[in-house]
Amino acid sequence: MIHEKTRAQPHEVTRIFLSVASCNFVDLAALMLVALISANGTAAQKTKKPPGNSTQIRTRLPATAARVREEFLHAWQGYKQYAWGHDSLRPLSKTPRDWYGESLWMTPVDALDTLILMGLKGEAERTKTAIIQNLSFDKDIYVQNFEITIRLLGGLLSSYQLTGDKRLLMLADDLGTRLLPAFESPTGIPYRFVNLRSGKVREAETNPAEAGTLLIEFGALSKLTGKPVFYQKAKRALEEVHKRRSPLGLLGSNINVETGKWTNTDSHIGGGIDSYYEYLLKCWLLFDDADCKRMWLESIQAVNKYLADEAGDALWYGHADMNRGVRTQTTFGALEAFIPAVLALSGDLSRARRSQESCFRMWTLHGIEPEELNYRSMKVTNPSYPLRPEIIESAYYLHYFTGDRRYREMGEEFFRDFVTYCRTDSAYAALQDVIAKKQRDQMESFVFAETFKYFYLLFSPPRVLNFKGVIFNTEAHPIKRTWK
Ligand code: DMJ
Repeated sequence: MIHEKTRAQPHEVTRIFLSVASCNFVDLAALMLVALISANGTAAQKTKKPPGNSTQIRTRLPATAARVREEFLHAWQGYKQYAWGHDSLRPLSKTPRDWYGESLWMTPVDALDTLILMGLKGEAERTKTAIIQNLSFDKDIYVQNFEITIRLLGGLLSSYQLTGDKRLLMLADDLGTRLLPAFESPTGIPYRFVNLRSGKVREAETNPAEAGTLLIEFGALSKLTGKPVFYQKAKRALEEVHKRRSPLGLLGSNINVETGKWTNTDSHIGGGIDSYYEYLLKCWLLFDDADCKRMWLESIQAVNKYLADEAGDALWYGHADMNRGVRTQTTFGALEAFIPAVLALSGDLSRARRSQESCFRMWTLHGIEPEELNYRSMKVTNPSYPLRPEIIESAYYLHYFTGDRRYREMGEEFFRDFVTYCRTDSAYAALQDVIAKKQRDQMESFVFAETFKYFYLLFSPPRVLNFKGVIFNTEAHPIKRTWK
């Protein structure tokens, strides 16, 4: 891949060093905001006490990054006040939500490395302690291997690397071990659900993203614990999916893990396939894995040949049949907005820039991006916005690689709209309709792991995070290659 002249070079995963910004003085604005909010509500949690708010500290941040952190704290305070110890907060009803009836502390685990990167040391320390004291995976529940891996395993591993606290690695090791039975299918492609206590599995029909978005986390767990089994199982899953690509090099949407047969041949880069591609590239870079490199190069060529779609001067990525390569749908959405970041990381800045312009068009159509639109007619086909981060992530990568202020300007627009339409009195809420700007009672944990983190990094000086020193998992948890 030939690069444009860039400010920073992709493919450099050699100097591994993460610099968390040093903190100089108390963030009075953040404290006042948090104090004001605290004065207004009652604690929903009787048994567990949330961390206090006394040591929010900051470095000299650009104004926009400081604003992002204030808004992060607003949402975090709402979570603590109404849902502390639960998986997430329902921001309109101000009630807690647990995915499986019992909490897996999803929001605190997902948020912890963001607290650390934002320099919120006291808050991070108390959150880490609460996780260690309360989080147990010894539960008789079936969990979704993919979601638990990217959010919890990824979150525990990155926070372990940032803090050096071995208890986080022990939790990750325990979780990884409990998830391993998911890989025991006839093909090696994992079942979707696994019981954390019994190891029983469920749901043989999966998709490339759920099967192939595991190697960053399981691979890092192998490297950090010295147990190769995690790497082997997750890599085999990726290879088994790749092996079943069509003669054109494309994947379908659904595959049966017992027969290895595709059950849906619709090919695209959206939800259900997206992060499979992301992990081929990133696992090559993170682990120097030559097989991942080969699989990535073979795959992205087919994606650019059959799924990329030139509509006027714009570059989009639509749907095609995996066997015939013919266009089936001209839809693109908020999840597909991960592609500029991945293209930029791979060195293809030309397509990265062009596809980010399309994403920007998608966002500005109604002042906030829809989950999906038809890029030919520019009609919205799914009007929801679940507070997704991908478009911001792509602005961050493009700003990093090009130094072009256009991406920060885009980010400012995204942030302004995000605050205008999604902020509530207690936190942030998804939109059920981006045209009517109607809110929905949902705030996914990835808002803390990803959305606020990428906003913050986009507007922060490079010292806050040494980009070259990490690979972000698909939930924005930065993993350092400390094993080299
Ligand atoms: C996150 O959980 C991850 O980014 C995943 O890859 C896709 N969906 C959400 C964010 O949109």
